[in-house]
Amino acid sequence: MSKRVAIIGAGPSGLAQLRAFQSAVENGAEPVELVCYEKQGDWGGQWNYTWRSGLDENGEPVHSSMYRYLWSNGPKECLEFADYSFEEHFGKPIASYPPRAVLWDYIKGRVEKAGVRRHIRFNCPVRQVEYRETDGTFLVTVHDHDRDVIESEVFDHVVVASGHFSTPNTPQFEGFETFNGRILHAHDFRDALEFQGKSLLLVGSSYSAEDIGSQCYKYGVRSITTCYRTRPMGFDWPENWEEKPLLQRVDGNTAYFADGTSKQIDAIILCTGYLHHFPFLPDALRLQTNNRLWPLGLYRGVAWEANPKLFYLGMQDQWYTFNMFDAQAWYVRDIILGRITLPERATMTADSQAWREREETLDSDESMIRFQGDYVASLIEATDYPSFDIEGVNQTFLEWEKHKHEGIMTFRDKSYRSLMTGTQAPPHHTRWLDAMDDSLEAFLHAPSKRPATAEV
Ligand code: FAD
Ligand code: NA7
Repeated sequence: MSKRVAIIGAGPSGLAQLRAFQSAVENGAEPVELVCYEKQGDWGGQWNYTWRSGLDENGEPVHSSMYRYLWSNGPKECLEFADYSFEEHFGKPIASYPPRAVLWDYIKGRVEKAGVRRHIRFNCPVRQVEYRETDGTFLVTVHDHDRDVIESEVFDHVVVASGHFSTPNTPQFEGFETFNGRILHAHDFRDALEFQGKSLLLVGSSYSAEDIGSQCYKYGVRSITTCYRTRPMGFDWPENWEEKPLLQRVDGNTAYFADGTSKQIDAIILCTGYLHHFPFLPDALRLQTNNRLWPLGLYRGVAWEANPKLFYLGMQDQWYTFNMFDAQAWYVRDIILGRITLPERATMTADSQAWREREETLDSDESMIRFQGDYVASLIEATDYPSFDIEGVNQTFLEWEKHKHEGIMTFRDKSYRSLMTGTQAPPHHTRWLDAMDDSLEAFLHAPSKRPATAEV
């Protein structure tokens, strides 16, 4: 009887797992039985935008932290799939920083081609995973909202691909209860136009603060103040954007900061990151970590050392994204297919510890990028995932960093060379700051020129 594998989540990681198995079968492997449970009504994970926040149509916590007008915050050349290029998908080279809809289309293109949608059960949040010592199987319990039934099935393996940028980390600051404006977490931010003409305070100094602030700047916010706990982002901000040390308290509409300064603000967005949250897993199977490059307990970043029939994908902090999820999914696939044999637990733990020790020495963006690049390379070496120029990707990340420091509002106008096809991306037809329509159609087609008026 073929093995049964449950995949939790049909975002980029879960879809990578489906594609990995389909690719093995295409190359002659015996099929395994795959069931991918997805709590949303469609695939693509974070890239599947919803206007909803709070609870979804089924009463489940909304997964998406995605906002309208999001454009990739890194070059697409760094996340390109090695087995499905942007050029193959769009039939032509496209610019380096696509908006969300374009990336979603790209993610979908590969799995539509692979024909794996039939394995996915949509509107099916996983409620519980139980490991049964008696026969070494997992009992997975889900709520199928389409049929409104709660049911359980037995699997040999479980792959957790439920993402970790969905459950907000929401610190409290003095005076929040009586603040006279809106307070929200980045998870619930949707449309920058809501903040047009307002003075906005963003707490946090990482991607969400940078991206949401840039969005709001683009769509006409009056002023932006970001505040940091550890260190400032340090970009050359536009003149209505100020960076301050951490918020201490708010009083009415006044925010007070650690340097003794204060500022009038209309709204606060907590860009304070996310929690790894797995309410469906018992303690013995549950990864507990903050957002970092090397969470402990996962051999090669994927196999749950305490019970390596269970796997996690995409649980690391991310420089690399889509092609790292692929590298992980191919590796997990090969463990499940018996092509890779896992060592004893003590050896797995020692290996993870060595990666952790190296992670703890990382002191610059460059060292972190190289660390993750080495990790991706080490996985790819072990499987038949198409090899690609990791050092080239590292270099592209470094160029991107340089471009951000040259101009935080202009870096999205730059272009890079594909490490998969060698093609240099064309510049986008419109500067990012002026590109207000971020639909797929507007991105792919230059605006038509108005016909010249006839001379009289
Ligand atoms: P997700 O995309 O989060 O997908 C997880 C899936 O699991 C979801 O579909 C969810 O519904 C499902 N799920 C969760 N719980 C359950 C359950 N109990 N049962 C069933 N299904 C469940 N990366 C980039 O490369 N470039 C960017 O520009 C970029 N921008 C980002 C912007 C935002 C606002 C966020 C939040 C992330 C961004 N990322 C970006 C990182 C992004 O997380 C990854 O690109 C990618 O989406 C991660 O894929 P994933 O499949 O691991 O997780
Ligand atoms: P990150 O990258 O995990 O960053 C979280 C930020 O929040 C970081 O600056 C933290 O500061 C800050 N933080 C966390 N807790 C607090 C408290 N209590 N007080 C003040 N500041 C705090 O999350 P992001 O949301 O920015 O990015 C995650 C993903 O979403 C990423 O892939 C993006 O593309 C979108 P620290 O530096 O730890 O002091």
